[in-house]
Amino acid sequence: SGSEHKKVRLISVPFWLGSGRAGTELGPESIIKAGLVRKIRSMDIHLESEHEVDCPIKPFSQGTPSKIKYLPEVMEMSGLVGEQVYRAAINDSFPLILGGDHSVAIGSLAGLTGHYNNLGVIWFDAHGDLNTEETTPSGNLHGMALAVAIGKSNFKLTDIPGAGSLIKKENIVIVGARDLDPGERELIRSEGITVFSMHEIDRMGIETVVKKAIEIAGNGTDGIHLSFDMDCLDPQEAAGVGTPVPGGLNYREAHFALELLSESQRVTSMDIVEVNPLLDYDRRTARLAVELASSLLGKRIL
Ligand code: NNH
Ligand code: MN
Ligand code: MN
Ligand code: MN
Repeated sequence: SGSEHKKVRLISVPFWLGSGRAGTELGPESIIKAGLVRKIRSMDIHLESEHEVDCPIKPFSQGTPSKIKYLPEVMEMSGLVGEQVYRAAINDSFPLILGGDHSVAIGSLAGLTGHYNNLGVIWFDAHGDLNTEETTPSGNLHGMALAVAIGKSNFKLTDIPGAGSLIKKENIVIVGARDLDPGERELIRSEGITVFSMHEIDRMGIETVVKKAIEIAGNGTDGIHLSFDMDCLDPQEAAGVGTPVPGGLNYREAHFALELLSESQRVTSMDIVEVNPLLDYDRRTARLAVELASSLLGKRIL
């Protein structure tokens, strides 16, 4: 079966400094080794180009240690990723961004908001990624990426060169959450951010949740970015992530969710992040990432 996107541009981001734990910099290579390029080429899609972003792999020479880790490195990476994502988007290609830790989404969103006037975001994650400089328990920027996107932290999306406007909180949906920090819970309440936690998924079913998510992220927006943290999955399905949390999406829920998102024809870009090959002994998590990406790009059973 065909795809709503004729052209795809793969953007590899070998980056781990947003997570405080090495390994995710090997994610893009592992996902490609698991067969992503082969799979895309076997579909009715034109894979335009593969680009590896030349982002910092080692910390810049450190000054005084700060509470927020590797902010200059994350900003540098985000600018570089943003450039590539922007180029793909203006060329009418579907940007498929391979992380890297979830701070790479700051780069994706910087590039996308340069192109789209009003972008919606669906964020699959066990976590909220809504910490600010005040509430972060770890100082890791991957746990702050959504707060950065909506401008609730001091470091904001609009600090990245080339970024457009902030993401509107009304057009953000988190799916699969089950590990929220106290400050994140407070922000979710005070800002009225839509979260379909595992509780709502169990109650309503993944189909209803995904349909509602598309409605909310698609309401008045000219694009929807799907940011897919592999730790939204249950560790039984995807053990190869830095921060596994029990009680996540199973294989069939995730698979079906991505088919539904594909059918909607509303998703205009995607990140796949947090695959850590050092913990992904049999490459099963990377292979699952390939499966899920191809479902989103239009692969069907029949
Ligand atoms: N909430 C924790 C923090 O901010 C953990 C975040 N880890 C993630 N997020 N993997 O997706 O540090
Ligand atoms: Mn995340
Ligand atoms: Mn996560
Ligand atoms: Mn498109």
